[in-house]
Amino acid sequence: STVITLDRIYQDNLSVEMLSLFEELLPTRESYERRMGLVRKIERLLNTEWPNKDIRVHLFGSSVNDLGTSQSDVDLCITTPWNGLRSMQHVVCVPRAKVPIVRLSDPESGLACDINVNNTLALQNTKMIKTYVALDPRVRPFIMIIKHWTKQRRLNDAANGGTLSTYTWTCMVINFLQMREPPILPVLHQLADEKDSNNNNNDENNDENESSFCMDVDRLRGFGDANFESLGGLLFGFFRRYAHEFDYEEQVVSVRHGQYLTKAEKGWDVGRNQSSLCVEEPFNVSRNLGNSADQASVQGLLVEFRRACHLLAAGASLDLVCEAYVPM
Ligand code: 3AT
Ligand code: MG
Repeated sequence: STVITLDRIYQDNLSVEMLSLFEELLPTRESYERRMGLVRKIERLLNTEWPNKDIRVHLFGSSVNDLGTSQSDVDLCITTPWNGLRSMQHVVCVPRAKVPIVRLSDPESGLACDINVNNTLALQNTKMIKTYVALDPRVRPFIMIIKHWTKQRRLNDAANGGTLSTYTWTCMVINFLQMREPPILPVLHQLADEKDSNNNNNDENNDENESSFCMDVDRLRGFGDANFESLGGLLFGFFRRYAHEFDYEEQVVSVRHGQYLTKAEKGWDVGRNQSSLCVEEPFNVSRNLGNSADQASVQGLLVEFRRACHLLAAGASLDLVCEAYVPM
């Protein structure tokens, strides 16, 4: 009953609108320089304060995964073999953050910055996202537009808003593209080979091999070429999936498997996960990235998916779909 065929001409118009919004969202050269300036400044500060500790500052998240805008925050990971700095973890904790972070705002660049120490999982999952983004030319504009929609509609605040983080949204989109027929994205964790298991060079005692994924972009480029769907068609498909098709009670989104798992098989059919949207963290599979949204938030998400779906089916403009949400 909810299968609606979008008019082809409308889909093409929508695709054009998406590409033009995508160009507006792309970060400027100047914002890139500002970002790098901040990274160098922090590296300098730390190494002046604590010389000879081999303190390195790594960018991760949207500053390096090709999904950032000029407005994105700067996500930094400090690595050092020195124990002294690890105690920094106990200085400032952002409430409800998933890992201890220090949050600062740099007056000189106007940039917001989140800093963690030795959280190399985030470096690794950033690399995974970047690899997926590189595999098909539709992925980058598509995810950037979904991100834009989530920010405009206030669906992108896991810590305070009870909704979902960018990373969670990104995993939902990747899984959606893995499950198209024919698929637009492969399953990188299933393609892992020996030479890729060098990912996480800082932990020695983890289940390393379970975490490896294929990073060979050259081998996989063109994987999605047999799929001819347009950006507009995909956008509609994404909203329709989460408005009408996905079974929130039973199913789990899994990028690691490129399909849905069931809550029952993961033991997520009890407790908090039972009523949450379930999105498996691809590296740390016992973690549900969707658990920042409780049952009421999931209902709110559903309203938004249905709104977007309804507007697109009625031929609305992308601007209207992404109109800023104003609370009553
Ligand atoms: P924005 O442009 O900042 O919205 P982003 O991709 O930088 O997008 P975040 O700043 O929310 O997203 O997060 C930065 C990175 O931190 C993304 C991912 O590598 C890691 N990360 C975020 N949330 C989680 C999580 N729940 N589990 C594991 N890694 C996470
Ligand atoms: Mg960020």
